[in-house]
Amino acid sequence: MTDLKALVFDVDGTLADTERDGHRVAFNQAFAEAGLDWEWTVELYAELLSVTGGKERIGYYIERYRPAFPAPRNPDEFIVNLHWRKTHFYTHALSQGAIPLRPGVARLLSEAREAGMQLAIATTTTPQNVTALLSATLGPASIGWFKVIAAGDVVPAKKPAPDIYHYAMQQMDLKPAECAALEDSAHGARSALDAEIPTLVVTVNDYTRDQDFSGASLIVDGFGEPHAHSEALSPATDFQGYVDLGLIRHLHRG
Ligand code: XBP
Ligand code: MG
Repeated sequence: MTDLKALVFDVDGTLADTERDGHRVAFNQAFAEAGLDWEWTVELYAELLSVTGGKERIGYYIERYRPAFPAPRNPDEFIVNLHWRKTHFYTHALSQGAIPLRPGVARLLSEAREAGMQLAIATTTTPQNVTALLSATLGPASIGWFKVIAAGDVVPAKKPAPDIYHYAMQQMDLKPAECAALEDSAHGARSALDAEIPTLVVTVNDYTRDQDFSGASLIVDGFGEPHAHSEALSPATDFQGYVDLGLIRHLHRG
């Protein structure tokens, strides 16, 4: 039996519900600032989320929805700059407290730290978005709680590729069997499972509720709290109403 040594957290949709009211709004602010009449509605964003990575998402949108958009002299530079401004708007919104952590996240992090568990981040978003979210919600010192913040372009292939989880485990010098992953989306679940991490807890949100999470150990509609229960979507076990370290250890033992 391999001991559980690390919890590896996804960020967007897992630590916090950042997509609809955070990233999507920041993209639209960057488009408006650039004089572009592009508007990513809540509905359209559901489709665009199928492309991980903000820069890749902008490129997909231009190709799919703006074929007549005059190609800039340097298309990559255009997208990088537009995405850089989007990150500016997003991190500013976070600094204003726009996006809270999901229920149970602070408790779970605290339980893991008290148990001497290593913590890691494995995310598609940028490192500055991660540190901005952690600073705004848990204080700047919380950045140091994580052995590694594996984020964005640090790996060649974004989720659903397993690269970001491989990178996080390599930085912690841990094997997949020593880890548990916490995700929110099918892309994220695929990434963790293809990195052979055996324990996967998926906490769905409005954008991911109906996605395929085959192979996940537990699917819930939130981590929940002892006094504010969440619901297990599958497997319909005798779920205690909230996810804690004890439950993750139980799932890890299989
Ligand atoms: C979700 C993503 C990110 C965000 C936008 O990441 O796919 O691209 O939507 O952030 P996670 P950027 O792996 O945390 O669920 O614009 O910085 O990419
Ligand atoms: Mg996510």
